[in-house]
Amino acid sequence: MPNIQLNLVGLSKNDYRGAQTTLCAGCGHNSISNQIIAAAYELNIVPEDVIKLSGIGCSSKSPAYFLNRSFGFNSLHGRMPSVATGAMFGDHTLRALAVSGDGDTTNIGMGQFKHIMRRNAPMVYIVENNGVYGLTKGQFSATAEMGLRLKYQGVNHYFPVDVVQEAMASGATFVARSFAGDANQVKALIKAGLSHNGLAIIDIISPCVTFNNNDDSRHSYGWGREHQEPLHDFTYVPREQEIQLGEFPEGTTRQVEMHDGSTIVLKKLDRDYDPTSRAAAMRVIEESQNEEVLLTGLIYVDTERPSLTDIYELPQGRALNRMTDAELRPGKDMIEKANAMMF
Ligand SMILES: Cc1ncc(C[n+]2csc(CCOP(=O)(O)OP(=O)(O)O)c2C)c(N)n1
Ligand code: SF4
Repeated sequence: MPNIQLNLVGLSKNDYRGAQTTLCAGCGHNSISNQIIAAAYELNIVPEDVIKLSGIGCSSKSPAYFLNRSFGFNSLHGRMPSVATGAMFGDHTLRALAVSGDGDTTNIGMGQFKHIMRRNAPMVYIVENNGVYGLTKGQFSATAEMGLRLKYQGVNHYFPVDVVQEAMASGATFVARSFAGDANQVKALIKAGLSHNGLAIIDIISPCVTFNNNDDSRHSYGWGREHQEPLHDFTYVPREQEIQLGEFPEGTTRQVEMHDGSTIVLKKLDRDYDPTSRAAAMRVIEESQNEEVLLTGLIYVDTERPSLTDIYELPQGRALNRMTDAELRPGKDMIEKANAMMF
């Protein structure tokens, strides 16, 4: 019998997979799906405790290719955030994992994107960013750089939207950027995002090998490999595992304690960076734009701000969609109070 490795909830990696992908071979979205599978397996997540959410696009199709035992809702183009908000109220005990594209998020869905960040809904929101609408054959999206020339589209004349800059401006509490070609960093950021009590935006440059992968394009594998500049060495340490001081020498690391007791250890590379400083985050984003580098890692985190479920004081471990009518129905006193407020 083959030696199958089981995690702490008794599942093998296969239990976290989905259907066979139908995306193009080499599409960045496939690499991200693989890292979602690995992160969920390594975090010992029970797949039935997860809801996958997406909009429309090649990226938004990808939840079919991981966690096939989880709940899922493939919503309308650009409308995933409002569906996700409703689903979270229905059952806030689930872990929400959303996948969207740059078109789905920053074109048709920009308004919804902004509001889910303000509300700090506890979910991981991955933007699989390739600068084009892959599914509809490669039109420029709002994240395509000005001057980009594509074979069938001509030249893009518009200034690009920067996902992490938009996230900072809208008060997101976990803002990260990565590159589909950097599997370890993608996995560590997804794990940290799943441990965050609030909205975790992970903007991942995810090349579209069919429509936007020339080496001079800001969303290609070639450009990403040449220009990636990680802010730090990013390590995720689960709650169950002790931090070894020898492994992470003091003075060169910064630790951030997450809501669920896990820790992230950010080991200094060539700059001393504090991801809990909003001002520092805004500055590095601006600098990386000017210097034309692909700055990756955890750019900003705020572990203090209440999440949507905290704001509404939803009951610990009890989902609204499993409560009885008697539990949900307001009492006579409350109805009288509500009536008095209205008339
Ligand atoms: C309301 C609406 N308008 C337009 C479309 C057509 N459409 C489908 S996917 C898509 C863009 C997808 O781009 P992106 O989100 O970047 O995902 P990718 O395919 O690149 O992963 C568009 C415009 C649609 N499905 N619904
Ligand atoms: S068209 Fe582009 S985005 Fe869509 S599956 Fe192919 S490579 Fe990926």
